[in-house]
Amino acid sequence: MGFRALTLMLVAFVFHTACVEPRVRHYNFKVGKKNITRLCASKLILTVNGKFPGPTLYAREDDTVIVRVVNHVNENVTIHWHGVRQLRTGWSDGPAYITQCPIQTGQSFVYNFTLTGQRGTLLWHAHINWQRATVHGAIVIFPKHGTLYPFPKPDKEEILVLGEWWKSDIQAVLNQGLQSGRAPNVSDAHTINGRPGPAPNCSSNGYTLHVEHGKTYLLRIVNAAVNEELFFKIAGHQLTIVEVDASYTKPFKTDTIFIGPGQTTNALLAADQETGKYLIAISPFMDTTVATDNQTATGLLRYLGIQAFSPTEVTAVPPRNATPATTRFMDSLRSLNSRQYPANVPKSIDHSLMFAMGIGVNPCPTCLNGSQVVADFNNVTFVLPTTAAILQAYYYNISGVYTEDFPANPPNPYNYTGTPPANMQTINGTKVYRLGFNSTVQVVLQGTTMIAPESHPIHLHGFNFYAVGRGVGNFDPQKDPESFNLVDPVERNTVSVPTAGWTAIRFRADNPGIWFLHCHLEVHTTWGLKMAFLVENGDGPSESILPPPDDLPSC
Ligand SMILES: *[C@@H]1O[C@H](CO)[C@@H](O)[C@H](O)[C@H]1NC(C)=O
Ligand SMILES: *[C@@H]1O[C@H](CO)[C@@H](O)[C@H](O)[C@H]1NC(C)=O
Ligand SMILES: *[C@@H]1O[C@H](CO)[C@@H](O)[C@H](O)[C@H]1NC(C)=O
Ligand SMILES: *[C@@H]1O[C@H](CO)[C@@H](O)[C@H](O)[C@H]1NC(C)=O
Ligand SMILES: *[C@@H]1O[C@H](CO)[C@@H](O)[C@H](O)[C@H]1NC(C)=O
Ligand SMILES: *[C@@H]1O[C@H](CO)[C@@H](O)[C@H](O)[C@H]1NC(C)=O
Ligand SMILES: *[C@@H]1O[C@H](CO)[C@@H](O)[C@H](O)[C@H]1NC(C)=O
Ligand SMILES: *[C@@H]1O[C@H](CO)[C@@H](O)[C@H](O)[C@H]1NC(C)=O
Ligand SMILES: *[C@@H]1O[C@H](CO)[C@@H](O)[C@H](O)[C@H]1NC(C)=O
Ligand SMILES: *[C@@H]1O[C@H](CO)[C@@H](O)[C@H](O)[C@H]1NC(C)=O
Ligand SMILES: *[C@@H]1O[C@H](CO)[C@@H](O)[C@H](O)[C@H]1NC(C)=O
Ligand SMILES: [Cu+2]
Repeated sequence: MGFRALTLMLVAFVFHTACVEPRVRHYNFKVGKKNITRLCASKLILTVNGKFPGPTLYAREDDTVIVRVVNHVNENVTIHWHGVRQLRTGWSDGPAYITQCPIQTGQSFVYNFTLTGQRGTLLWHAHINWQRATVHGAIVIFPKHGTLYPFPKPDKEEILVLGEWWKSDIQAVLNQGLQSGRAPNVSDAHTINGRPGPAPNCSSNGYTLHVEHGKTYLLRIVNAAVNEELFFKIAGHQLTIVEVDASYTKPFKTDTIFIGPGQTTNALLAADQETGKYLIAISPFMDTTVATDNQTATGLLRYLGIQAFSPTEVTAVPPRNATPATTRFMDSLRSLNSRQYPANVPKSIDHSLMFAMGIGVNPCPTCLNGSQVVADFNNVTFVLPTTAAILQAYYYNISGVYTEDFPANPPNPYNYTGTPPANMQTINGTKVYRLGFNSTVQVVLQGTTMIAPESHPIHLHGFNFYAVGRGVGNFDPQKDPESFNLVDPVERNTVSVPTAGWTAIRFRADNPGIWFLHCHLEVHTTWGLKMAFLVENGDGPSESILPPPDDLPSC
């Protein structure tokens, strides 16, 4: 073998090795303000790097991601990497006053985490006040080197970020709600990649997805809306669901996707219909009387080579209260559960918990009628601390920030889906529930008829869970576990609990730290539908939370 051949071999070897090594990906996120126009009106919004939606964060499974976030606005900021497991790196999770104090004006913070055991689409978003209305973007995690998608390789990939738009300043909308003690205004439009499409009395271009006949597209659909669960449809086309919340699913076909805020769905779209223009439509789901923004956002699926004047094939959006469409979609979701991607559902349970979720009314001397609407898990309306984040308080043994008496069960059991108790008051508290390292947990999330029964998309930080069962009415601890799916339940980080019904989730507490659990309808989180788990360290440094970074903001 000649020297040249040996050199080539060496180069090939080194190149190959370099390729398979996980990489460190660096990003700079500058939070600033930008004047943008939607619905024929302009306003200043918070953005990252001047983009709306914000920049996409690309990485590969096993890569480490370093994001330097700099705050150039006159508001406090934090960013959450929604669905990223953050193994031992809770400091980089992002919810304000849970894992960190906010990044204040002029300050910066470096988020540093590794993407372990996840591949697909997630999202990042601001996690303080309602900033996430405009401060959000997609996270794309490609499979690690040497692994392929467990479905036919698409010709092209597209990101579709769904959102909500208010004509008013978002902080003003929130403040008005807080001052009145009532629900803040609903949004004025839904958006697809930041665009509502033509709206009443305002013609404006919507988002267009250009496709070529005969090709297949992987749509990475992200629901970054603030307060609304959504339906997604494309006229004349079926979609094949292959992944949700960065976990593969058994593929299935549907013409309607149901997606809650914080959820992500990857779907294959075959451009196999007659060359033409087809409507893409986003509309809200709400199966009770609670107000929603009823505007349908529209975009276009446009085949290459069509005539400008060809008509657009339209699609009927599901009725606002189309519960059966949501049930059909959720029932079809199953973990892929292959040899390479097994569903490791906990079979025996160390902590069997039941969290009743309700809306309540507490006194508020400064509010309209002297009362304010609140929300609670197990009658606890969660109050964020102000002097330190809970994770800091836990790590540094600072007392007086939180207590460990979060109730494992509703303190006063009642018929959750029958006539609610007359007393609608709740208890304010910063209460956490302690879990031993690697213990197994089941939480039955029980919807209630307190004030307004409603579907709640519940999000857990730091873990994926398996949604093992679901039903309407009250959970029956004797009968319902018999029908749990412990074989291939869907694995995700956010689950929609049906209106006046329940959902059972299971997870293994193998990630030490403080982990937020909350409704991903921002209005409900604001009202207190949130709590946190404290997960102890295991044995030795490899099972313990890392020390805090030097630049961790203080309160
Ligand atoms: C935003 O831009 C529009 C159009 O250029 C302008 O009329 C408006 O005054 C600007 N608004 C702000 C808040 O800067
Ligand atoms: C990120 O965290 C790793 C693991 O703790 C550490 O070795 C590395 O120095 C950190 N990088 C930055 C830029 O903070
Ligand atoms: C909320 O809606 C009401 C009624 O349309 C309106 O008067 C008020 O200005 C809105 N508030 C904000 C902050 O946009
Ligand atoms: C649109 O404009 C017409 C005529 O000015 C008005 O009557 C109607 O209320 C407007 N619709 C909306 C949704 O603003
Ligand atoms: C949306 O539609 C529902 C049902 O038709 C209605 O009760 C609600 O008031 C509407 N919301 C708005 C903001 O118009
Ligand atoms: C305040 O109370 C009055 C009388 O009970 C009621 O009509 C009104 O709707 C209440 N206002 C709010 C904002 O709840
Ligand atoms: C906090 O208290 C625990 C238990 O007493 C102790 O092991 C740990 O070192 C303390 N941590 C700090 C930062 O003081
Ligand atoms: C709870 O209330 C519902 C609705 O009134 C009723 O159908 C159900 O039988 C009640 N359940 C129990 C256990 O009392
Ligand atoms: C919630 O707590 C309040 C305050 O202690 C109490 O009055 C109320 O009865 C409790 N409600 C329930 C459903 O437990
Ligand atoms: C957690 O517990 C399971 C089941 O007992 C065990 O197989 C696994 O090794 C444990 N993991 C760790 C990190 O201790
Ligand atoms: C920003 O955060 C700091 C630390 O928690 C707090 O003292 C300050 O009041 C906050 N500023 C605003 C504008 O909320
Ligand atoms: Cu909710």
